[in-house]
Amino acid sequence: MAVEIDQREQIITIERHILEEQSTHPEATGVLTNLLYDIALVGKVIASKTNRAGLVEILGRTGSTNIQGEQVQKLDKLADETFFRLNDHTGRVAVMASEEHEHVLPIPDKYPAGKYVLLYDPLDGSSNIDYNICLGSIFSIYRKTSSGRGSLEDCLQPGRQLVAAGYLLYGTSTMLVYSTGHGVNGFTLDPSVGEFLLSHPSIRMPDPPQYYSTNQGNEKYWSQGVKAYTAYLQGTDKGSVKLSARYVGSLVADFHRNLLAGGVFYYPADTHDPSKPQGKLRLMYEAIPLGFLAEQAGGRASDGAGDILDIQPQTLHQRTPFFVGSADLVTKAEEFIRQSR
Ligand code: FDP
Repeated sequence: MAVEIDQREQIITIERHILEEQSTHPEATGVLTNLLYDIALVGKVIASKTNRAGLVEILGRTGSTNIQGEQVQKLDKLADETFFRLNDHTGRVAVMASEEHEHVLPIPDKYPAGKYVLLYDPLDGSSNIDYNICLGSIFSIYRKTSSGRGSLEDCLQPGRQLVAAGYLLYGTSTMLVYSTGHGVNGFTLDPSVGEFLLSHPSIRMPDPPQYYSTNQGNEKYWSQGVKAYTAYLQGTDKGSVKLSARYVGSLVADFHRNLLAGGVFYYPADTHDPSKPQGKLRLMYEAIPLGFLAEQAGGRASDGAGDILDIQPQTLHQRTPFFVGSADLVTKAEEFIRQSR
């Protein structure tokens, strides 16, 4: 008996998708393709650890060793090591920088240095670890521009020079969302087969937007412009929009929701902590990669004055006010801030 094959939906693995993207670039050597595979593997490894996060206490902590004889590590340290150790020896990366380390991370001399620069925030939203709330990892890839084995200068490139960026979301399912500058695609990990499958092709931020996301507990420390903008988002004035508020406090989760539903996330400059006048978020590890994805999905990202992707970074860990999401809402934030100056 002939069995009919359901041809309505194609199942596309991340490997196939990346390879198909590569085939549209005849000049491509496959190095970026393999680097993206490596990051998908990083995501699988970190997801397997975050899934077991709550079990560490139950499975036993004998000194710093669990009952499998493994070293019990803090999840953020583990995620950081996973990124580094899966990428240090491949010959694809020249230098790395991690949100967890003050200085750049050179490739050990025993391994060949490659042509790409990898920046990562290994576990974003880590204050949520103990509460079983979504976490994420964020990554950015640039081309090495210096002639050596990779340096700080290679890491301090503006977002306009990005080759690729994306994030992993460890939520009710694990997702990898990335862009190489040709739109944004999202993949969901099928844990039974260990593959990321294309679940969200060609993501565009929908209009009208639904949500605004911000830590409103900080409102008293905000500028008049940001306060007025927030009132606009809440629909308190005539002619303003009326959005619902949603705030997880894990940037990747908040960004992901607004990417799919439309909306704006902001972490503005505030006067809360005089040592952080630019707000809390990091330009290189958080704002630039997510800003790139927002633009690729039809949205925008700004520091309140202009495009995040145009900023020339000065230091690895510099902070920036950050407004990201639906283009009109980000532009509106800039207007409110400009008018109140
Ligand atoms: P966390 O401190 O938990 O790692 O930049 C880190 C970050 O989380 C973002 O993921 C999140 O959006 C933001 O900080 C949350 O900050 P608040 O606690 O001040 O709201």
